[in-house]
Amino acid sequence: MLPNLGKTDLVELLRKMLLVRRWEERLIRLAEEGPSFGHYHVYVGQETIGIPALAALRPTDLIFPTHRNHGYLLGRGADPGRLLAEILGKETGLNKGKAGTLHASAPELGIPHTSAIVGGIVPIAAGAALAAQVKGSDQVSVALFGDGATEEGVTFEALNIASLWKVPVIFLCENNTEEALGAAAGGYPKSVTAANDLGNIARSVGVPAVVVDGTDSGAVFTAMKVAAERARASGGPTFVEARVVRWPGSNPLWPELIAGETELRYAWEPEAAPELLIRWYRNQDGLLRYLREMLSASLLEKDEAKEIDSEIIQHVEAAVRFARESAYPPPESAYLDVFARPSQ
Ligand SMILES: Cc1ncc(C[n+]2csc(CCOP(=O)(O)OP(=O)(O)O)c2C)c(N)n1
Ligand SMILES: [Mg+2]
Repeated sequence: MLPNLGKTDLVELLRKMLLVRRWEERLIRLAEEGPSFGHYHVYVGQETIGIPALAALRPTDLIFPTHRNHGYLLGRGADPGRLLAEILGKETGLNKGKAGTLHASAPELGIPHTSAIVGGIVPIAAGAALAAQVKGSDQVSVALFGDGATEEGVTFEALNIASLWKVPVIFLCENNTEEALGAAAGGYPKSVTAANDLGNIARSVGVPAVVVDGTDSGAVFTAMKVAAERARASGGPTFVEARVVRWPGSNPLWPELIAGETELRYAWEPEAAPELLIRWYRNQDGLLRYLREMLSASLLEKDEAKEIDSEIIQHVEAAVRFARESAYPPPESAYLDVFARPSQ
């Protein structure tokens, strides 16, 4: 089901999801080519969670991502060239090359921080929601985390206090534990939690929990709208669990284009995809599902989709040129933008 939005907005969502996909596929190629920019994670395969979730919120709402943050930064409008420059450690980067991928932020876009510490972002988001409540603003804060963060004590504490104080926060848990290729995929560690239903962790402290299919953009959009309205009406937090099958390229410890870049025709011709990923593209890739739904609702023609895609690919190439041509920061800038004790 598509989100309950008009055609222009729905096409815009497709553009954003395609930007995330193409930009990250290019990022993986850049990592392969080197020089290394260190460890990183991609959002491929989860675009139909983040992009519709952002569309359900107001631009003034605060977003607190975890290590799969690129989708949210690009979705909120961060410049693709500056985000890439950030990851490459360049001075034109979003954070002057000092944050890299794991801590990239865009406070001007309502993304004050990324924490790559599993569970680390959850109390920060709840704290920002408390600040909004104290200030009497109508801002909602969103904590983004994977199923892995539900194992962390701090997540439970944040759920508990947010429930007691009814702070306007949404806990959006992206559960990608279901392995697409099973053990053959390279042994990415599975999460460890004794809860067989993650929502029960939230329910145990009085936070209502809903589960949505994370490839169903309309279901994500509606769940987030309902949660945001509830938060704004002083109803307190909601736990939204969006389930997806992890993109097989994220199963190895480092992301890999194990079957090349996505081709749009896999949406209507999945058997054309490499054998390894036919099932994933046919049933588990939310982006291709979204495209199929746009085509079957006659909101878009295949040729229009291809045209949008090639515009985005060119846009991404321009971002790569910008990031590559940007300079590294001068060594003395290491002392700028940091907190330090005054010298004695
Ligand atoms: C506190 C902490 N422990 C371990 C790690 C190493 N680590 C990075 S990502 C990750 C898996 C997180 O799983 P999940 O939260 O479900 O996110 P996913 O990668 O599946 O999207 C781990 C254990 C970390 N970053 N922080
Ligand atoms: Mg996970």
